Amino acid sequence: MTIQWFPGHMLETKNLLKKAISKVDAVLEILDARLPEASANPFVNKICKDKFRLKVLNKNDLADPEQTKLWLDYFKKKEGTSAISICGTHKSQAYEALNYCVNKIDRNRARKIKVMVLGIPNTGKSTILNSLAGKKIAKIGDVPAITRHQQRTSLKNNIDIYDTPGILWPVIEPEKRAYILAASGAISDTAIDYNDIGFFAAKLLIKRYPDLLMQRYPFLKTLPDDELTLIEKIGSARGCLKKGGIVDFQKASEVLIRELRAGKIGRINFETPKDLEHDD
Ligand SMILES: Nc1nc2c(ncn2[C@@H]2O[C@H](COP(=O)(O)OP(=O)(O)OP(=O)(O)O)[C@@H](O)[C@H]2O)c(=O)[nH]1
Ligand SMILES: [Mg+2]
Repeated sequence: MTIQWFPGHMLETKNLLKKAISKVDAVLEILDARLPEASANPFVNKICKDKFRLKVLNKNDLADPEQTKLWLDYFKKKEGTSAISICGTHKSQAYEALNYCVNKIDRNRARKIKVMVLGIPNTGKSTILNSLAGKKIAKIGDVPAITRHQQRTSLKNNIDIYDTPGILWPVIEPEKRAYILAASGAISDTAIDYNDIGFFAAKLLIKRYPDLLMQRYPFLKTLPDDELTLIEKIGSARGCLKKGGIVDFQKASEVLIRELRAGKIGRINFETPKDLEHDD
């Protein structure tokens, strides 16, 4: 499955960022802690070059804490890479990320410091801005592409922060990355097939998080052997049925994905540093 979702404002943003990046002092690259590699846009690498950039593994409250530790170790070993994990809805944690950045900048206190927030859609960029500002400045939402324009906000201590629209790339490959991004909520629902994504998520949960699955869906009684059985059982238990009482797999997949994204199944990771070794 190839996913293509590249609304016009993303191209506009890319062009704007190519110029705007030269005027900022540092970058907060907001990643999703549940998919720190898949949620990293190669375009950010390309434009940041020598600029100080902090990888912020956001939504750590939804991620598997063991895996978050492993990811931070993984990034620590990568030369020239700094990373922390936060829950962006917490002001103190948002400031931890910002202060980390600011402390890396050779600072003349009379001059404003400019920090840009970059990342793919739905990773929590605007949420972090709001936490830093201590009030709702930017619109946020649990669907991708909420922010459509760059927005500058002045914070205390002579710091300007730039929130930007989330950007992806025109064709999302390889397939596994497309599935991970879609399951996490980074890609618009209009561009994905819930059946495919539901089956991908079901397979991952059976393999990696069987205990969480059994806790969330006690009606399963025993761990399903395969993803089809899992989706079918969720569908019949949750009343996702077509005429004649046949399970509607599309609807059942939607239920699973919605609950997974919202953290109702538990703290899970869509990818681990070990996966990268295997992919290599
Ligand atoms: N649980 C949890 N949810 C978060 C966190 N940060 C953001 N969110 C939620 O994630 C969703 C997306 O947040 P936004 O701040 O709109 O994301 P964005 O990166 O600005 O998205 P775009 O503007 O579309 O690029 C919202 O529903 C937020 O409430 C976090 O640390 N933990
Ligand atoms: Mg936003």
